[in-house]
Amino acid sequence: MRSVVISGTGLFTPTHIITNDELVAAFNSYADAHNDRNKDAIERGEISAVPHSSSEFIEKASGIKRRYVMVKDGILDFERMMPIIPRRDETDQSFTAGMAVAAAKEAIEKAGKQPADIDLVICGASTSERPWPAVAVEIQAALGCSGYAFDMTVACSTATFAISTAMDALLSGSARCALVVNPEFASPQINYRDRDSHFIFGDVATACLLELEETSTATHRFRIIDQQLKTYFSNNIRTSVNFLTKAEPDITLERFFERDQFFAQQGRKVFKELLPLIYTLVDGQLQKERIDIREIKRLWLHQANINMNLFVIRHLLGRDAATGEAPVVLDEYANTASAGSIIAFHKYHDDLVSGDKGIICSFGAGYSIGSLIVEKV
Ligand code: CO8
Repeated sequence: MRSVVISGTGLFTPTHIITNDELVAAFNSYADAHNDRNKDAIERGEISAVPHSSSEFIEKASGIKRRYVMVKDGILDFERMMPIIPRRDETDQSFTAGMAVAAAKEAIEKAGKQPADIDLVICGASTSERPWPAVAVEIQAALGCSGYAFDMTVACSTATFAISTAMDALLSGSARCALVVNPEFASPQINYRDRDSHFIFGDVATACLLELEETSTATHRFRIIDQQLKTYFSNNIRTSVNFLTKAEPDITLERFFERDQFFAQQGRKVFKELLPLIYTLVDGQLQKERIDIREIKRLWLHQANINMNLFVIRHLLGRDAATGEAPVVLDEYANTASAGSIIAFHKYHDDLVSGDKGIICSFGAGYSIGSLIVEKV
């Protein structure tokens, strides 16, 4: 039977770093200014004071220590709390295309391919720079790939869903070599005035090259043994940013900065509701494939929250992970939406030997869960 391999991966990391302390200092200045400005209304009980954020809370609750961002200017200005990103002309390369191309070049080189070998490009990310023309088509043109290209999103599970979609295209014969890129430009979509979520995300781009095993020649190739995708509707992670907002009656500029125009979540509920869905899916997948969990050498898990990952690991393995068994990147990168599990895979797979199995698993908004069992060729 024909099989599909991931034969190359790539990573683009932005140059700017924001530490928790920097972010918290900006948030606390914003909170103080807000509370000063609204002193009387707060005293009358009409509005609540904004409490301070803290680096200790962020690290303990999430495991995040810092994050990379494409543009740092403006984010730490407590009167702005938003990156300053000048508009790009239609003739300029778009931000996410540039991020994706950088990651893609590494993946293509690792796979030992040329851009012209690629006849399918899927650009999958949680947020899109524009609805059309698809950013994937811009990436296809920038690299010089043939065939067709399209964008897709399933929030944090976009990468696993896109890999799965590419695999289906390769097996059906509608493509011969596929590039999946995940340029996650999350920083402009964060509500830096929201204490519950101002620290969660960072920017990054990842890439995976997929092809039929029979055409692959790379040193590190991973056969996809099984793909499981699942979604359950929930509003607990949501953004309502969309093209209808500007058509609302009595629209004002302020409306574009309200909570629903950014990433917003009920973090506790997400934590509790998603965990059992993840176990059930992965347990069922292993059972279906008759694979004992002890055969799984590595877990490349979604990187949203360290405590959530510890729960998933304990449930699946029945114990804590040994060193290197479930790599963590969110301390350095923060939550990078769909790219998180792929960063972990990209950085921590070279030491595995032929026959070793692992799981790439993502989970997030939707709710959505994508799990890929892979085996080193
Ligand atoms: N500083 C200090 N204290 C704080 C802060 C802060 N910044 N924030 C909250 N607190 C306080 C709270 O007020 C609360 O106080 P009290 O006990 O007095 O009420 C206390 O700390 C505890 O708060 P929580 O219960 O909310 O804290 P948690 O331990 O639950 O941690 C988390 C919060 C980290 C958000 C956690 O719930 C979590 O990570 N949950 C999982 C969420 C998750 O995985 N989400 C996935 C989202 S990613 C995704 O799907 C992609 C979407 C698309 C992305 C698009 C790009 C932008």
